[in-house]
Amino acid sequence: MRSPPIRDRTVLVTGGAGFIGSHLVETLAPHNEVRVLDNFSTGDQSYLPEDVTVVEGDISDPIALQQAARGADIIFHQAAMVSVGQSVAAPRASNETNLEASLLVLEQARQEDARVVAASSAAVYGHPDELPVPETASTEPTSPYGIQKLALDQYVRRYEELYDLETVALRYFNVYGPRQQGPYSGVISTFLEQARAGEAITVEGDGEQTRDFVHVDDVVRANLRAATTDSVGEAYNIGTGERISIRELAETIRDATDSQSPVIHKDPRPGDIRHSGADVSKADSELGFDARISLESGIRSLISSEPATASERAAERAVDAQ
Ligand code: UD2
Repeated sequence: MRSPPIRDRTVLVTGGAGFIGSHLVETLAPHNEVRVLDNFSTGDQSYLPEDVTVVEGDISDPIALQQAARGADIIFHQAAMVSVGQSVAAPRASNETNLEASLLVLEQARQEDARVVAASSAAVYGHPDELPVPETASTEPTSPYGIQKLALDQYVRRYEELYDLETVALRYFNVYGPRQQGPYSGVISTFLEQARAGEAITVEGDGEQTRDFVHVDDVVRANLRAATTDSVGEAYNIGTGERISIRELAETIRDATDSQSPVIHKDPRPGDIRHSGADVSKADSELGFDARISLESGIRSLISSEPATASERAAERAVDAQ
């Protein structure tokens, strides 16, 4: 179950039709006035409940942003160009969205005196020099994406200090769950698709690299905590604290789907991070957040059903609540 939603607030979710944003919207919509600002580059209208106000546009469009943010108490800033590879190919384009337009969002929040909960990333750490990695570890991002998220993360924290704005940065580790799809989706959705289609499951490199996979429902709960915490002006790791190797993940998914797919190895991804895992103690002690969904049960629920639309998910939650 998700934590009790925030009530009677005016809330803007940037990227609200996307993978993480739409889950957040779905949780908030029954009890709040929810606005979504999305350019639908990867988002999908069918993920959205009917009673939300949708402003179609870029976060870099000041008019659209102003319209969507008017009167907001809280802004969940989820919109981003999420592909690390694309940021390497086109650093200025991703900088425009992930940093410059994000600054517009922060400025708009100042206008409205709205709390900001912003999506940062484990990418800020680059190759972590300790594991699990605490928030105090050195930050040496290895991609333009990571550099942009680090700058955003710092701006978010400094806005609290400089302008007395309530802000929180959430450093997401590897998020997975329903609706993660498309060319820049994560390894779990790729492996599931391959296993279901009976195609080879493609492990990049030796498969000994490890990741900390956190379910999107847990990420939603972390956002809700961040929206009400007194510990503002801070960044928090959002992960489970557990790591799994990519090879083991491939075998887990093959077995869980009863697939006959072979697990094969391809060339390693250039610049791939070897190990990534969150020290979750700060989120636990200061936000009161700990991830509840194990990777095993998260994968099982992805396999058993992947309801596509908001109404299907709402129906599922109503059953859960009984
Ligand atoms: C994640 C985030 C990214 C950024 C980064 C920070 C996702 C989707 N991306 O990138 O936004 O925050 O962490 O470090 O969560 N792999 C395979 N076969 C495949 C696809 C991937 O072996 O078909 C491997 C890949 O080489 C990597 C691991 O799986 O070692 C995870 O890849 P990913 O693209 O899911 O996520 P990651 O950690 O590169």
